[in-house]
Amino acid sequence: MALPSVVPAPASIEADGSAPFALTSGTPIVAAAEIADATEALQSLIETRTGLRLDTREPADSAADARAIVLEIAGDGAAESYRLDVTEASVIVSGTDAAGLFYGVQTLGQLVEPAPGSWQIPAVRIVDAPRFAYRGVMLDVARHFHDVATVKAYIDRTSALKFNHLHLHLTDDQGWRLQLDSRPLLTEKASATSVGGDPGGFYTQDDYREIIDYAGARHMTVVPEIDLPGHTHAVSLAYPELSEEPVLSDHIREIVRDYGGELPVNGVPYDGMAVGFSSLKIRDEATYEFLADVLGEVARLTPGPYLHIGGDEALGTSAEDYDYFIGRVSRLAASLGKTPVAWHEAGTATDLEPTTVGQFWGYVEPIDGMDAKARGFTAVGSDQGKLILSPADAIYLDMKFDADSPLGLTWARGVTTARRAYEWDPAEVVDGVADEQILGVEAPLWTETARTLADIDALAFPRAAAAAEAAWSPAAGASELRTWESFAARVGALAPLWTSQGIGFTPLDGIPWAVEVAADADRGDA
Ligand code: TNX
Repeated sequence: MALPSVVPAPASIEADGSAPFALTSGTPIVAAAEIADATEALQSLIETRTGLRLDTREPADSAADARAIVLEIAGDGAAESYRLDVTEASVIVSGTDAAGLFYGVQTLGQLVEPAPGSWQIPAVRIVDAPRFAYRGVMLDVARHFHDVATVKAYIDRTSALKFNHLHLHLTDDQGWRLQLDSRPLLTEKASATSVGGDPGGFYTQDDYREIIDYAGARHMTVVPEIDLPGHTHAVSLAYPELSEEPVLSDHIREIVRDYGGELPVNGVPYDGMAVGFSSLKIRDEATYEFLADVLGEVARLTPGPYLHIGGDEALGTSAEDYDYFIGRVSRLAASLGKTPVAWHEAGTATDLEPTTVGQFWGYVEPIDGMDAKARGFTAVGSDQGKLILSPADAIYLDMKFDADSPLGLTWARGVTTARRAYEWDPAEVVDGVADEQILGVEAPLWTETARTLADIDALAFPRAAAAAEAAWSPAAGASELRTWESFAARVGALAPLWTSQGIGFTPLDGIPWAVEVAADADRGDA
């Protein structure tokens, strides 16, 4: 008997084929007032999927709670864990904590299915907890600016897949996207454009707080990135005195030849796609005064524990200068009360702040010493999780899903199929790193080619679901659900839910996308 479809695959799921729970307009949600967030999340999920607006009430005695959906926080299981019991008589979602309850609600939303003339939830028992504590998505709002509404939509979509961190790539050569009181010139002078001459934009501090609050209500922590010391051409528009002249390597000239655009000139907005030409002045104290202001203010604005300092592709910076800079700036971030995060190149820095978390963006099978750099973070000590895995040839959501689409890039071993996004294991990428040293998994979406929410959807879905499974689900081999065939069937079953939510996923080949027949659909407004 086929198990109901849940993505990411839960730690355990059992179904005995007994009668489903009938979901009707009269089904109440029973929940205490303190967990109104979860109640509202479920109400809106069910309304979007079915058109039914369920009433809610406070718990009474158990007899009165029959035929209800009961939400509760109970038990002392692992953080973010939940249980879901569905029988013909009732639905009980029990979270260990508020996040666990939220995830139980998301799972329940995936289970709702049409029944003749109405809706139902198949009988099932799920006991679920995450494999990794850090489950992230990254959105690049620098190459193309994406407004608050788009970011919120991405939070909705990804929190539903049990991602719990939103990494915002706030600055890059093409734009500075966060307004800072200490350095107002950054957004005044360096936020107006995006790649390809598209319009830019920036977040006011109120916008940024709004994003943080919205994410927090969906159990996502915002991780801000100020990419340093390269990827800083935008700074030259506001503070030319802090910027080195662009380093025009053959690589930069090639990108300009292949993708068009101009060569970068300090003080002039750059809207091309080349990387690695810019750098702050490494041996100038004014740079560190600037960074004390910028990182200090970002740290104060951000309630979460992490501050991402970039560190990637500083191709114009000598190894010695890079080392010096990363050592000093990782320590600055820590002195501001944050755990620094940096791309894996920073693992070579001898004076790296020991608490720094490394983000590996090499390949599933590392080449050119990418893995040695990543081991730099685990070598500097302690037993805590130190590595975030973002293998580019698997879960860079900005890689093309299809050679013919104008969306996406191909540098990470060409087209990334859903199957390639799925078939890898976080523990097997970097040799010599123990499971406990892996903090988690993050799927980045760079936006050189992604201008709109529709573009983001088309690139991210369904492959974000594959990343969610790497981050949340048991390892392949530890669960019979962790095969490509099972994933394809389960993610295909989400099509009607995603469609109801307005997610413009790409119906990639090899996945049996479910279609609901119209005859079953006249139940919403009953
Ligand atoms: C590499 S991955 C980058 C980004 C680009 C991306 C495009 C990383 C740390 N840097 O600057 O946007 O490739 O896929």
